[in-house]
Amino acid sequence: MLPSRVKALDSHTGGEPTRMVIDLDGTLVGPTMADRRLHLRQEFATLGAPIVNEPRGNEIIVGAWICQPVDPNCFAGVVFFNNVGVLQMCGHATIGVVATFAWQGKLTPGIHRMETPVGIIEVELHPDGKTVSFENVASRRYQAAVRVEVPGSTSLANGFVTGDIAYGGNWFYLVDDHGLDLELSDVDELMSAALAIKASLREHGITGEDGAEIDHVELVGPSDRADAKNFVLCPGNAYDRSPCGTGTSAKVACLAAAGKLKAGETFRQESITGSCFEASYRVDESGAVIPKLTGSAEVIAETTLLFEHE
Ligand code: PYC
Repeated sequence: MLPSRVKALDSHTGGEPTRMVIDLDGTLVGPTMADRRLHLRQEFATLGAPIVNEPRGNEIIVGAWICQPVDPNCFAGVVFFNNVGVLQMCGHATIGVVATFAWQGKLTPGIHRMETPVGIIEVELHPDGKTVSFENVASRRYQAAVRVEVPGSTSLANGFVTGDIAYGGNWFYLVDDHGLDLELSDVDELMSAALAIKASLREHGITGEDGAEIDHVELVGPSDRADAKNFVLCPGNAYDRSPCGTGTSAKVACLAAAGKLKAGETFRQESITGSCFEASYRVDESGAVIPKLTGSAEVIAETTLLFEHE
């Protein structure tokens, strides 16, 4: 059960909110961050949902539950969650958490390490205290050009789409032949197309590696101000207002696999709201693509959430 008062710091990364939960260290138990994520998944209805959902939040907030790290070389352990459950990793919230620690005076500019359920992430806080770069987990294109029938969609004219399945900390299906304009004014149409694609993936048993559910759909298109623009449908059926850190990592992995982006080259990703992340990648000793992303976040609220218990 949550205590009657829970302290949170809210931030915004490229339009996407993060609610960092502080002072609840020790509530999520387990020897690793993956175990603590599992704990939050099991107790989501009583621990996670009341923090991010209405009436104290809304369906677009991503929670970042701060724990003592298992690895003492990390400044914190973090479990990410959204309106419907736990996430494996979250890029915009990583930027939000680092900028929030800086706002609290707990991090100075430089390189730091943060522990997540999918591994240790190296982050760099830049001198302005708001801009953050981080190396994401190894990302990969799993399958290229997977064709899916989407019969129920009125917006996808030919009833089929083709996309890559890729991992960037979460599983994505990235589509560029959707035929839609990626404009904020068309967000209802984009939402309905992405939901239809997601339903169709599930219906046809199309998954990530080892049967992992593809819970993010990324519609990709051209941008006037960056190298590409995206619209990302997240697991709780909200769309990402930021360029989506894990989605940008998945995109970088696809570009690398297609020979369209070389290690060290910069790729700029614009979100549906016009915000941008900068990305590049290196190849590690095992040959894996390690994306590096840069974005910035602003702390916007210091809150005490109140809970009444019988
Ligand atoms: O930035 O990785 C991200 C993300 C995932 C869901 C919402 N944002």
